[in-house]
Amino acid sequence: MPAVISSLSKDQENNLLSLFSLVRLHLLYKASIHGFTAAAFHSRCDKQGPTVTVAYNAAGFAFGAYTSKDYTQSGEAVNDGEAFLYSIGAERKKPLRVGGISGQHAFTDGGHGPHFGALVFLHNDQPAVYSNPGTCFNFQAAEMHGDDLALTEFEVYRVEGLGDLLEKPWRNIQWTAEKRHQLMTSIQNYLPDIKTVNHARVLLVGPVGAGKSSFFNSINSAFRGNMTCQAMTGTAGTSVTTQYRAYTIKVGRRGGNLPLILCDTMGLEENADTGLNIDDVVSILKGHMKDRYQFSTCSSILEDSPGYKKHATLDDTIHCMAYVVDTSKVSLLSQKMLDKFTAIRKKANQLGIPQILLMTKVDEACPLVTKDLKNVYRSVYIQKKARQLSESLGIPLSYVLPVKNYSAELELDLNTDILLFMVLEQMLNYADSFFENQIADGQDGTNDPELYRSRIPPHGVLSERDDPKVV
Ligand SMILES: Nc1nc2c(ncn2[C@@H]2O[C@H](COP(=O)(O)OP(=O)(O)O)[C@@H](O)[C@H]2O)c(=O)[nH]1
Ligand SMILES: [Mg+2]
Repeated sequence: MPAVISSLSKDQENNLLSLFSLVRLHLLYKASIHGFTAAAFHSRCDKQGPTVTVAYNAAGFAFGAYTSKDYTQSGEAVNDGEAFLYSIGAERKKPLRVGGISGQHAFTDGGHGPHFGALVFLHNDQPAVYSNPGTCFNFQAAEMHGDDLALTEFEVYRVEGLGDLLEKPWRNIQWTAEKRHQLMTSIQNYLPDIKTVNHARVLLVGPVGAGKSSFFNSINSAFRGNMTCQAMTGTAGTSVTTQYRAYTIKVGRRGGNLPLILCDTMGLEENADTGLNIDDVVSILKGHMKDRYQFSTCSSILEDSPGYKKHATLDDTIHCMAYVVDTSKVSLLSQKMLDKFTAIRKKANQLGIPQILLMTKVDEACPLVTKDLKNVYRSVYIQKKARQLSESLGIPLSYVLPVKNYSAELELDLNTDILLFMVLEQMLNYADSFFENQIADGQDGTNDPELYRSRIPPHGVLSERDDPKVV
């Protein structure tokens, strides 16, 4: 499935956004891809909350209708005092905004295309608009659409209010160099409780383009002290990562390795037979997949595959799994994608592997965070997305961690590092829970005291790690 990309130019988008107070637009439906039919429109746009339609014609107009109400195909006339029609003409500096005629309804919520009385989009299931100024809304036809009623494109966006800043952040973070140093030290000094295990092994799983490879690059850069791009990243429609990689991370240029291995996978895709498949995830979780295994889209790894490690030890298994999701795309996760997450989650639960959720690209998701990353736990929008993600994946909110990867920067940044290190710290805490479970499991008679490390940290340095349960 090709990526669905908005046809709005930057200027048109800015003009459209100027009609609202602080909002984000999420493309729900694009007629040239999903079909110029009422059925295609309703399958993607019903019950989506506030939406705005954008119709394009060859005369250069982008025009449409906003409603704060749901489309539900109830067959009723819907009143909506907030609804308006608008037009962004090629020649006009400011967009035209037309409010509803007093006492009239805003739209008819039927099984046809969006029907705002004066403008009916997808008229007769065609790339066309029916124009009838004076019903519900009134305007000059030439001003609205230049009398060109054939559509070259038709899109519908969900309009999401960004809200404001919370007075108090929902998590307290010290944005200081000391905090950064403390996090770095405690991560470097980490040692798994089990003697035979030298690293916490964390698996990154998520849709294509969510920022899995970038997360590894960012952690690698932050510990190296300069930007690195060891893992290939990018924005192709399908996965840029096609190999399984178990990355170690160096501290400084010539320093030792961190006690952590980040495992990067091919992206999850909606279709059952493309992208990372569930059987491969299970093989990874159980420690059977060797580093650099080349994923195949047609079959999962087999016991006699060259990349299959037959005798996996506790050192090879995954100790914590991180689902990685692009914050702006949380509400666009399809049911198929959510089903894949659920299937993986079930397998990880069966194996007793703790799971966390990384919400990436918080800098792109909310302008208040773009302006200042320190707003990440004060942004109403980010908090809303975290709650939404927690609910749709059934993972408690305390396991949801917003993060910003390095993507275009040339230099490291204190606040970005702190947010990244907080995620690592949590990963290590949850890996600890996994090891503790192994200990608890052993207590029914098979407990081997030789299995566990004594609690003295390496080099006699006392770990400064926070209480694992506090996020
Ligand atoms: N602004 C921003 N861009 C990001 C972030 N994380 C990843 N990206 C960009 O998103 C694109 C896809 O990232 P990538 O790591 O390849 O995703 P993957 O498919 O999950 O491995 C790349 O162009 C990255 O530069 C982030 O936190 N902020
Ligand atoms: Mg990747």
